[in-house]
Amino acid sequence: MTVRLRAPRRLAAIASVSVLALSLAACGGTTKESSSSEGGAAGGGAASANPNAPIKKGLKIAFLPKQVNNPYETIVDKAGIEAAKEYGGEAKEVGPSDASASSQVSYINTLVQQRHDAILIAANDENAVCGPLKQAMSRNIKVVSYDSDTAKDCRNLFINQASSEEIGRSQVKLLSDMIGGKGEIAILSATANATNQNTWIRFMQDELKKPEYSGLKLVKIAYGDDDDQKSFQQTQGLLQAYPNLKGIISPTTVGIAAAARYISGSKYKGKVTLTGLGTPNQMRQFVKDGTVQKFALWDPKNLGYLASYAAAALASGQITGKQGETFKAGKLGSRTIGADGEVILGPPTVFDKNNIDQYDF
Ligand code: RAM
Repeated sequence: MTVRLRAPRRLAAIASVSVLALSLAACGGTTKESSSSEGGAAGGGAASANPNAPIKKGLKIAFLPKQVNNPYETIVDKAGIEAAKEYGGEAKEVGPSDASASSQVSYINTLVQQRHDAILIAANDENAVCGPLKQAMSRNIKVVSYDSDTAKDCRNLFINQASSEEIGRSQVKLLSDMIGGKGEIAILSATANATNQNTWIRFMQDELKKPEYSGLKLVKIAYGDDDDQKSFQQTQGLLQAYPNLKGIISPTTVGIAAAARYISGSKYKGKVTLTGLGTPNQMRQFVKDGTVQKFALWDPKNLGYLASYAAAALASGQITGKQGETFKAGKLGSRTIGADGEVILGPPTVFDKNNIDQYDF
């Protein structure tokens, strides 16, 4: 049986966003789309972008990750905080210890009360955080999603680590090449509502429809909730429930590390192929002991750095979030805003035993 994302739920989410957008338009509210097409900024900021405006000094920026005890999110946010020092701002990280849908709402409300200039969020749920983020934008606080997007009208910009399509499709190819294009496979994801993982999984499912993958069968999508223990147990459960499983894709740094730990100490080592998205530092021992051959990721430091500069550029009026606007992201150089307010960091790197020691994150 091929498992798909829960379509009715997805459709319901899309429908509720459209209804919200319509009702805002009807009551004369300003959506991001309507304001940008008039050349204005969402949230009542400067009327148009001034690419030559200097970055304001003393900007107050806050990073709100999916959860604070995820090593990946820590690297991203730390780099973003360092970047703020470079441009003369003050940045901090606050957030929940679990990646559940509603866990970020109270943090957003507090950051709004504290009158931050910009809130950066890796959303646990694309809709659950929308109300408070819209409140923030209506008070001229810039909102930048990074890593995991919100619904489009709930933020000014989305800083994506790489093309979502490329991430999803390349994960399938990576696994297929390693298992010779045949057999049952499973996905071990993060939380069921994570926007980034769900987008990647949709592209994986689409990729699997291609004739070259007709020998692969996706039997299950499991959710470890970006919790180490739960991801470990879910891996064990998958391997017990599907004795013919040939491969697992875990597109989460927490999931792949926990899955590798389970497999490395089990009878499945050398029999089941694991790939996904991981940090080289967490995966090194499993590549060296032969549990994992190849996995991928981008540089999380650069993601935090880029997101931080993007927030500063918005809060300084250099950009408004409109497609085609450009801004300078420090050492990463000039970046251009793409469709739907998305800025892409760059392609992921594939790690294996030959290159893993060149990376330290
Ligand atoms: C985990 C999180 C994060 C994702 C990485 C790859 O740390 O789910 O959102 O981007 O994995």
